This record gives sequence, C-alpha cells and structure tokens, in this order.
Amino acid sequence: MSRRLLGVAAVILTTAATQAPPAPIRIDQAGFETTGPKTAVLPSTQAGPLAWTLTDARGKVVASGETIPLGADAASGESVHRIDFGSVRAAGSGYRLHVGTAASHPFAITARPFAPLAKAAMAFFYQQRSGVPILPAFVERKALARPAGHAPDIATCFAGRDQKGVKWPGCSYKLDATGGWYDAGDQGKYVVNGGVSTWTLLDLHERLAAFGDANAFADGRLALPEHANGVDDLLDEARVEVAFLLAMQIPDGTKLAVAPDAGIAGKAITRFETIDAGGLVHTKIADENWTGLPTAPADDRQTRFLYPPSTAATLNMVGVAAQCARIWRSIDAVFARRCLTAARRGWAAALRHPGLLTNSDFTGSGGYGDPDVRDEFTFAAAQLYATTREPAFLDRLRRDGVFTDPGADIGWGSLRLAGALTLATSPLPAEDRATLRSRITGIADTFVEEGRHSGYGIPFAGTNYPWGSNSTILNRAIVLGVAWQIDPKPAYRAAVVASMDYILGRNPLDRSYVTGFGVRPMQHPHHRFWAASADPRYPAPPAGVVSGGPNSAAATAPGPMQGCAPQTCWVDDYRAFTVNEVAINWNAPLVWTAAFLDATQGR
Ligand code: 9MR
Repeated sequence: MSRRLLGVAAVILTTAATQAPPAPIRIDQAGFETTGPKTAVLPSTQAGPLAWTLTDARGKVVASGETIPLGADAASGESVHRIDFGSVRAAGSGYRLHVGTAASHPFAITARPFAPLAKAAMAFFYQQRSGVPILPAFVERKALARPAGHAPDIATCFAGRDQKGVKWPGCSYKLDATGGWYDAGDQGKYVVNGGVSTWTLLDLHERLAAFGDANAFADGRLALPEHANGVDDLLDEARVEVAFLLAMQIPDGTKLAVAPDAGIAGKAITRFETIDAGGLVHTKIADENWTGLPTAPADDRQTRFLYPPSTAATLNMVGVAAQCARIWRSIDAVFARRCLTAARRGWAAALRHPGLLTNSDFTGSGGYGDPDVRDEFTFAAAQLYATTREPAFLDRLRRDGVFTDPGADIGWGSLRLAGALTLATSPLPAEDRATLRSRITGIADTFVEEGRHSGYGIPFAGTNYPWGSNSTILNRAIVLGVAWQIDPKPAYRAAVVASMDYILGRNPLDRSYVTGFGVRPMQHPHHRFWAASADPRYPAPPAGVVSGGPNSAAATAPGPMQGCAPQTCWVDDYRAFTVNEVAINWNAPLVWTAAFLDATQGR
C-alpha cells in the first residue's frame, strides 16, 4: 500500500471509530480522582430514592447507597437523581455504577486523572499556530502535521465595501502579523479573543506555584519545537500569541481614517475622521471572504486584511503585554521591556480614543463586536498596576470600583473579573485586598449555590446556554479555583470538579465534549483542517480539544435541534458551527481547569 493510501486508511479508521452507545447513568467518562468528590447523575421520574451499587472490574459490589431524587431540572429537560459515591477511594479500573438494570459506562479511579488532559489541551495551541509548519515530531499522528499557513501574514487595511455598503478607505501601511494562533475552526487571528485566551494561560502560569506544582509545564513537558530552550513550555506557547498581539500595534506617528460611529447600536457609518492612530491595535487580521471547509491553512488563497483598530483590541493587547512584562522580567528582560513599552503606548492611545468600537460588518471573519469597553479598561489598568505598582493605576481602579464590584462572568467581551482575579492575588493595599478577596469568594459562593440548584450539579443554574457555553462553565471553574487559592474551602474545589465532570460526560447527552477523552467523545468539530468528516484526505482532530458546547439558541432555529432543552442543544456535526466549533478561548480555560485540578489533587 502506498504511503498516501495508508494515510487515508488510517483516517477512515479514526473517523469511523465507533462510540459506545449512551448509558443511562451519567459520569465523568475520563474517570475520578482517588481523593476527590465522585458524583453521577441518573435521569428518573421516580419520586423516592433508588438503591445503587458500585461494582469493580470483577463485578463484585464494593459500595452501595441510595440516590438523592432532585426532581425536574429545566436545563437538562429531565427529572434527575444524584448518586454520591465519594466515600470510595480505592484506585482501579472497570468500575460501574448500577441502579436496577441501568448501568454506567465502565470507569477508572486514579490518583491523577486530569494530568493527561491538561497536557493534551495545551497541545491544541501548538497545532493552531500560524506562520510555522506543524511538525510530525510534535503531533500525536503524522496526519496532523501540515505546512505553514499564512507565512508570511503581511497585510494592509481593508479597503472596499463592508456588508452594509460602507466604503472603507484603507491605509498606506502594512503590518507584518505573521505568527500567533488561528482563532478557531477559521483562520482569522483576532486580538480581542487572543487577549482573554493568553491571559488565561499566563494566569495559570502565575498561579501554578500556589497550587503546588510550579513545574507542571516545565521545559520539556510539552511536545514543542522550543522544548529544550530552558524556558517553561507554557510560556513558550503563550509567547507565540503575545508576539502576535504586539505585532498588531500601529507604529507611532501613523495617521489613519477611522469611523467614529462604528459599532454604536442604531448608528450608521456616515463619516471618517483622520486621527493619530499610533499605539492603537488592529482588531484582527483575516480573510476577505469566508473559506470553505476543508481548507488547510497553507491552501488559503483569500486576500488577508487588517481590520480597523478598536479601543477593545488595544486594551486587550495592553493587559496581556503588561502581564508579559512582569512574567518575562526574570526570563527575558529585553522581551519584558518590549511588552511594557507596547502596553504603555497602547494605554495612552486608548485614553486618547476611548470609544473606538469594533465594526462587525465585514465578511470573511467573526465580528467580536463589543459595545461596552469599560471592562477592558479595568482589565488593562489591573494588569498595568499589578506589573508597575504605579499609584495612578491604583487611583483609577479605586474610582472604577473594581475592589467592591469585581464583575460577573469572564468571556472574550467581559474582562472585568479577569482583571479582578489578577489583582486579588497581587500586592495591594491591605484594605483593597481584603474587600476584593471577600467579593471574589462571594461570587464563588453564589456559583456553589447554583450548583445546588442544577440537576447535573454544575456551578451554572441558568437555562440560557450561550455560544461556547462550555467555556462559560470552565471560566466559572477558574473563578472557583482562584477563590480556593484565597480560601481553600473543599466546596470551591468540588465545584471545579463538577464543572469538569459535566464537560467530560456527566451531562444529559452522555458525551465527553473533549476529543480523545472518555468513551463517547466529540469527534467531528467544525475545523478547516481537522476536517476528516468533511473530506477523508484531512485528519481527524487530535485529543484534548473541547467543543463550544450546547447553545440554547438552536432550540428556536429550524433544524435537528429545534425544541431542545438547553443542555441538549448540541450535535457532533462539523457543519454545526454554532455548537461544535473549537476555539482558543475555550481550550484555554480547559487547560487552566485541568491543570488546577491536577496540581491540587488530594487537597
Ligand atoms: O465566541 C463567539 C461567540 O461568543 C459569538 O456569539 C459568535 C458569533 O458572533 O462568535 C464566536 O466567535 C467566533 C468568531 O467570531 C470567529 N471564529 C470562531 C469563533 C467561535 O465560534
């Protein structure tokens, strides 16, 4: 058989890999920690408790108890019972839970079930790199290697008409934005989403010592071209995106025509104004038109453009560059200084242009429009203060009120709480610190409380499952993890475990949303290169990639998910980009959560 044919055969084998049929008792399919909480969920309309047993690999009953009936649950659309078998602590595999004739999938109890997940989830970022070849030595299957895409990625400003017919004038310069990570299933590179994703990974790095495992990603732990350069591998990976964010900044003294009315609800763009754009950051570099699926990065023939700078993009860069400045200070002082200079230039530019909103009317790439940039200002000021300790930033943060009101959920357009988490564990005047810390544990308490009202026991009791809901849940796990760092209450860590259990199978679809983990993992993501389901000449996805997850908007759209209960608005179909895409801001909190759990096991 020729090498090519062999490759195709391997692809067919992996994509056609059959899945276990759904089991009636839902568990974390990747297994449980010996010392951690252990919870399963059984859908049943029985009003009273039911007897459960746990058998080992030989079928011997090793534990038993009664289910806890919880009644109707709107998020899953089911009536559910909870099974708590946390008292079982013996390591082993082939365990099964039983209620009457219903049984769970077999599962393992091990000391460190989250260690391989943290590593695999980090590998996603290497494989999303732009501008460099993805080498066979650093991927799990040869088919996942590919030539460099967008090498180089040099572009000028978009000129032409947007979807609303507005004619954009373009600009007289080009920026070299080669490198960074592709955002998701598409090959756009967006500063806004790069911001939260990089903050998340760097935030994990800054906390790992406190979690008890400073060396979790030490040099050589990840499969990377930089694996023997003496620098932590997580930092090597994150630096790829930091460098991209810096490259998107406009040189000093640059004049540019911008649309002051862009992104304002109800306002049409009728005029352009020439400003001093030096220090501002372009929102994205992306294709003029959407490419089809599959399209390997190296085969993208679309014209790439820089899209207009925005205050939000600028402040995303500022925050991460400030974080870079304090992290690399002791590792690469030259890079750290470059980061701090870029952050200060960006901050000054954002103050000059505080209301330059993102125009989401270009085709060929995602919008990431954000009408409210107050939280981005808070985030950037928080990172700058944590790095420089300059009183001007502290004054601003006090006036902003972040110490008493640190915000709600973290997301690509909501960075207030991300800034607050950084501040809570940075040097601060005692009073600000005490206030902020108690507010953060207060938020964590509300998440724990939500878990008590959630049928599947997750720290998210709502029924509005947004696009990328898995990341909403994982971002709550980050808040709970930081709350645990502040005050190590078992309930905080248990809620992080619950979030992960849900992602890995304890959900009404009985699916692991992470490729390669569990007996019923997601297999067919919306991705232009991991597109075996669309075309067998392309590879199936690597392990460790999380799906965006249920999106309750699908319930009201005609199609296979119409009428779905929120947690079931999902299909494992590569065409279903509103539920089954993958993205850097979704895998980053997966890494954070898995690494937190692994570092704190037994505590
Ligand atoms: O994650 C984004 C989600 O919050 C938005 O609702 C959605 C629609 O605008 O876009 C998502 O981001 C996508 C981006 O625009 C383009 N790359 C893929 C991202 C994930 O689907």
